[in-house]
Amino acid sequence: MKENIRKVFADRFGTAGTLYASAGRINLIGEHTDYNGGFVFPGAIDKVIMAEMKANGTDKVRVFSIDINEYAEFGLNEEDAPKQQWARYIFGVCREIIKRGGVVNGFDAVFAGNVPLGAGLSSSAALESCFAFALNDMFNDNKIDKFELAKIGQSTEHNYCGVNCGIMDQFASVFGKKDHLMRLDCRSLEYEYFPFKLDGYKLVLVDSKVKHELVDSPYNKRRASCENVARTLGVETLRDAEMADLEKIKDRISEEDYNRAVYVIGEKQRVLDVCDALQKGDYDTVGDRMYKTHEGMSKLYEVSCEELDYLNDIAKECGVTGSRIMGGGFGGCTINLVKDDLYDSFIATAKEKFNARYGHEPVVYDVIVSDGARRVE
Ligand code: GAF
Repeated sequence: MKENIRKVFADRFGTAGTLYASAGRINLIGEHTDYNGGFVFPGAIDKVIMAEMKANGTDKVRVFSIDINEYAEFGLNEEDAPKQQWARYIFGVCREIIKRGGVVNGFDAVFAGNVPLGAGLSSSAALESCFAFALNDMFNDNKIDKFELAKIGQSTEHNYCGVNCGIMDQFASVFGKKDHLMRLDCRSLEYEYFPFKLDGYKLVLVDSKVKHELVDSPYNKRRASCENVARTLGVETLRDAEMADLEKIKDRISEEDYNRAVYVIGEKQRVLDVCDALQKGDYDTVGDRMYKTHEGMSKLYEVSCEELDYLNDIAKECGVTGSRIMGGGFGGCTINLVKDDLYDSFIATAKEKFNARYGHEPVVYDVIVSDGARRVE
């Protein structure tokens, strides 16, 4: 990827720039908790977006996406927003830096990536944090701190892409550390790195290759449900709610909103359970909570789909320790905690059964926990 980016940049712009990269993420547990002020437990992975960039002395951004094979050129004022969705991520990052008083001048860029799209691995956060990191380095002497870089990516989603996401993906992408997961308190943004080393187990992603359309609006709807319940309870976010509180207002909210809140309140505790269990090497508890999360995401939060429920069932039948849908939902991957000696038979069975039912095999990725945003030498 690196050599190709360098070649395309040189061919297109006749010079060489600096290479930057940022990563997609996994999340062991803690889904849809970030915008509820709760905990998440993600890490950056070895799948990245990489960009070569150089200031061009103009007031224009000129950028080429190798994977989409498209070029975009835009100015840096609010009215200059490009039409292509992929370019809006980059435009949004520039605008969010400028809005915070940072500097962005014209630059040239060529980028490519190997974060699978629509797989729930957060390719968009990788793109945002790659450019946010790079523009901080190129034009701001790295004066923008890493918390703000993550928030710049998140605000880009809110203000330029229509997704009211939480902070998890951008945080993981910016703060990712090789061989570590991080437990992040999404309210205070306090975080702690946990060494990630599995003894006798593997973590594996099984990608259903299902990409559901109109993902943004159901995602925003879930968030609105949670905010509605929090408002009715008179608390800032569902982080502050317990099941007993919820029962008291049950007749004042819809059944749907009630179910959403039951899931979120349960998930809050599951993240903490998993962090403790992982440290003790208690993989059965980790796995148990993963299955419970899947069930909640499927039945209460309703962000799963038939194909992902089927992958979860197959994992259960095969005796896999833990399995669940990962990310925002509506398609993408399951994340699976598998004993080493079960790995081959689980993967073979998942491929065979899924193919028999849906006519294509799921794609399998072994998880390698890696560094987040960085300069590439
Ligand atoms: C998506 C969002 F971008 C995150 O903020 C988070 O809410 C996640 O879905 C669900 O946990 O990836």
